[in-house]
Amino acid sequence: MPRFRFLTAGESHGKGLTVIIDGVPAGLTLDEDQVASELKRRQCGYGRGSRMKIEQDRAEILSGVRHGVTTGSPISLLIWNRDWENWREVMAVSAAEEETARVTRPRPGHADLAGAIKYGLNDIRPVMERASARETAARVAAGAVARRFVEEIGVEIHSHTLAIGGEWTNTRGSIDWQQVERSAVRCADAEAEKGMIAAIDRAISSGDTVGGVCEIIASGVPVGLGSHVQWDRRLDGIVAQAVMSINSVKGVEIGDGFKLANLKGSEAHDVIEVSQRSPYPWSRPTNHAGGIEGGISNGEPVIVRAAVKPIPTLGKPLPSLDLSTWETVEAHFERSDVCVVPSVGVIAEAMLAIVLADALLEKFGGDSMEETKRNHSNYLDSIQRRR
Ligand code: EPS
Repeated sequence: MPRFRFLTAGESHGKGLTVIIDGVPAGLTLDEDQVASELKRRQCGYGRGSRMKIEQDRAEILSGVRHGVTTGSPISLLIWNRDWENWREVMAVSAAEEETARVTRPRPGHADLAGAIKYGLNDIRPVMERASARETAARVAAGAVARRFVEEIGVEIHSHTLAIGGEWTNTRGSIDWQQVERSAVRCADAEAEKGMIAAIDRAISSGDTVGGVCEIIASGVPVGLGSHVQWDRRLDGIVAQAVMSINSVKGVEIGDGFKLANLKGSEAHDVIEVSQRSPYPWSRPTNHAGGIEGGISNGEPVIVRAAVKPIPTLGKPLPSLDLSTWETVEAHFERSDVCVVPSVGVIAEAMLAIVLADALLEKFGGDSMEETKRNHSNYLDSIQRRR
């Protein structure tokens, strides 16, 4: 059973989104503003649709926090959907007096067709409401709590955009994270940023959408999270599942990922050097492994890349079928985004924070932050004492 558990609920145009988080130790300082700033980061990004102008996401903390500090009890959060006002009839909880228009033309690439068949629905609406990326606001709220926890252990998580619509940055090495936060596409490379914005503009004018790639980096992750002993305890597998679960993500790489397949063993692995460096008495001059070897974090930054497919709701819809007539038609179109790659970076940070919070709790336990931190610091001391 995971130690940091969470469940989300809510529809894109329903009243709101809720999330319950269980497992956060007592004694962690937490306030609504910290959650709000993560929610705001998720909403930004060039290529988002007009919905993002309607919503100004802010999570109310309903439980588990007292006087700005976690109590060890479940933390529940609520984010109201402002757009609900415009969807009261379509998304009414009580039985409708009049039948609302059904959605029957599945969008290729969305959950529409498979979801309607699986749940025996003659209206795609319930599927599109829950499959919508709106749900990721609740995940980012949970991730903001996880981030507060991992920060206390010294873990920092960032992300940036590597590509949009085939326009790549060749940034390598140290990244200016403040510049990333200022960039409309979350890319610190000004030239690449221009290309990415132009690619989004081309997609907007042709009724199309674009995808891309983002990279997430967690530094300060202690050696020894996850385990080689069972398949479902391998940290790389858990990270990959968490990031792959984000709407529109179709590929996940850890470290050099697919590139490693072309290299010789002598080129692909990160040599181990004796070193006085803190916190470990060794160093690794390279990090092809992306901070995970044998399913265990190795003390280097954890590096994850996510391939994001283009949004499936197209201004110029693709051919589909009508589930009520079984005739060939154009897929359903509803107001949508054109590019969500910058937001996916923020959501993936949240998912990585959640996975790392859980793995840290597995390794160090603790019902209070004081206990978790003491166990972490004793562990680091024990590593130094081995030398
Ligand atoms: C989405 C369609 C758009 C997006 C939405 C995901 O919403 P709407 O249909 O209201 O215009 O903006 O994402 C969000 C609302 C969000 O908060 O990320 C979809 O079909 O998946």
